Amino acid sequence: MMCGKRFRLDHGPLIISGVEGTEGLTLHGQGEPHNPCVAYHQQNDTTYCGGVTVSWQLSDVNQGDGGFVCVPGSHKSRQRMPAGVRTCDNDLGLVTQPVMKAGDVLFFMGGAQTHGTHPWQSQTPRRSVLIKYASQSSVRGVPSKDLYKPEVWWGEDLVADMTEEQRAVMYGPGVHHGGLVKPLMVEEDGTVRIDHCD
Ligand SMILES: O=C(O)CCC(=O)C(=O)O
Repeated sequence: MMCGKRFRLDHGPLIISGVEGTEGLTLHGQGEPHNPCVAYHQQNDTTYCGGVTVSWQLSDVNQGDGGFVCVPGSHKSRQRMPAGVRTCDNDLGLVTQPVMKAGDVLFFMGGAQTHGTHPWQSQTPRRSVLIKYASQSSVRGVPSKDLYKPEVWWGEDLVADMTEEQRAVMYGPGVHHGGLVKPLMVEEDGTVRIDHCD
């Protein structure tokens, strides 16, 4: 329902484990940067979300333990995430840490919603298994970086004589390409070049 009519397993399972004192993760998501494959969208009386992460808890998470945190409703925000919320130095009281029991399953909207990790404070180790789903037509990560390559996605013959700039638009979809896909810049005079600085 969250992803629309059809959905697919995109990547995972990933395990997040932590012992007491394990540091957290800066908050991220809320469409910053814009990422259509995980974006939240309203149309025709319906809401959709490109990516949904399902997080299975293998140990209890009590109030104050840390671990997964989010800002409920942030997927609808028209304002950028304040810096203090991102770092949790001044979270404006917006950041929530769900309380869960071993066996509970949490659904959250990948990159559409502000979320992250607080330092783990419990003597019981954290154990969460994350499985990342996407709408049928969305791609978040792919199992192998080789699949992105133009010669794999389109076939060697088609891309053999292309310039670097032409090849830049022939990569397969996805976001976890480890810097392989460089953005194209268009100069004032219409010249197109690869931006190697990203
Ligand atoms: O479960 C967590 O601690 C955070 C997971 C997360 O940030 C993510 O899946 O992007």
